[in-house]
Amino acid sequence: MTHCILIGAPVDEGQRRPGCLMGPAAYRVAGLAGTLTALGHTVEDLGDVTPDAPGSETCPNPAIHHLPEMVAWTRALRAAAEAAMPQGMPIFMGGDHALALGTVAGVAAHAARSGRPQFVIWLDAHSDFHTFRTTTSGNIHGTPMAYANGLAGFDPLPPFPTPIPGENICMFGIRSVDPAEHQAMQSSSIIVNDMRVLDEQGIVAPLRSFLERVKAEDGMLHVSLDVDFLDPSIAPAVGTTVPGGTTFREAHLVMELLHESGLVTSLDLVELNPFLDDRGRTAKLMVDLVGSLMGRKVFDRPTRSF
Ligand code: 5AB
Ligand code: MN
Ligand code: MN
Ligand code: MN
Repeated sequence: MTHCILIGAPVDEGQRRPGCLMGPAAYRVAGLAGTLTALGHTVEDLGDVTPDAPGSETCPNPAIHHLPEMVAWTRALRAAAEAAMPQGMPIFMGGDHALALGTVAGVAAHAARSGRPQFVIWLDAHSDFHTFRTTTSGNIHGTPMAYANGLAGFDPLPPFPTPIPGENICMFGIRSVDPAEHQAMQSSSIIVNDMRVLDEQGIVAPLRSFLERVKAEDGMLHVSLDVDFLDPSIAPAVGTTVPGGTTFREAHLVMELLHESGLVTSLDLVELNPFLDDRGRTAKLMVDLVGSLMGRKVFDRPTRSF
């Protein structure tokens, strides 16, 4: 039994297609809390985070937009994540992926205080490995992973509290990487399981080998689930669809393995744009995936322990 802390993060400024701000409401309507209580967990919904009024920060890259808003969101979400971690398992209902600038900073700061290493699983079509300097779209939702890995080029944000080493970051589902991200990732030690790796090896072997390391090092594990990890044919409600994503069963299998590992300590649900959805099917699928992550299974069988 886990104490699940739902935190709405209606961030919409990290990209240019309005609608992610409706994400938290869509997860509530799709029954996220009820799904968790039906699995025997306790649930507390803290409502939506409200950032302070934006300041007037600037940065040298003219493409960047909504920077003051994102600085305010990052501060507020980092504080929310740090406050929630000692109480239970926070589930951040986004909101676009820029929210992870704050959520990952908060959970990593908490892990450092507890003397445990932080690990991250990034489930996404994209690597989100731009800095504020390299992004050409200016969309900050394409940057949070580089921030968490401690790259320079994020002023006016404060430096990431306790940068997460590349070996502790594992990406799955990647199939769209910009040239500057590619270059930066080649000089990092991030584990990149792109779709080619999943085609050849499946999802089980690479995921288990990462989870075994998390367990061996008694790590905290943050999972960041971007809707575009899923194939657009099953998850249309996202602004940045990329063909060739994971199937329904691949996605559930990831969640089931994560559940069996018992290692997940925090979760982001990001990039859902309910305005683009087809009668709520993407919101419902995301809620069902959380159900698998939190222990729903078709059939009880002895599971391999980690
Ligand atoms: B998402 C792109 N690399 O920087 C950019 O959806 C896409 O959070 C970023 O993964 C996608 O704008 C960000 C082209
Ligand atoms: Mn993303
Ligand atoms: Mn993405
Ligand atoms: Mn996106």
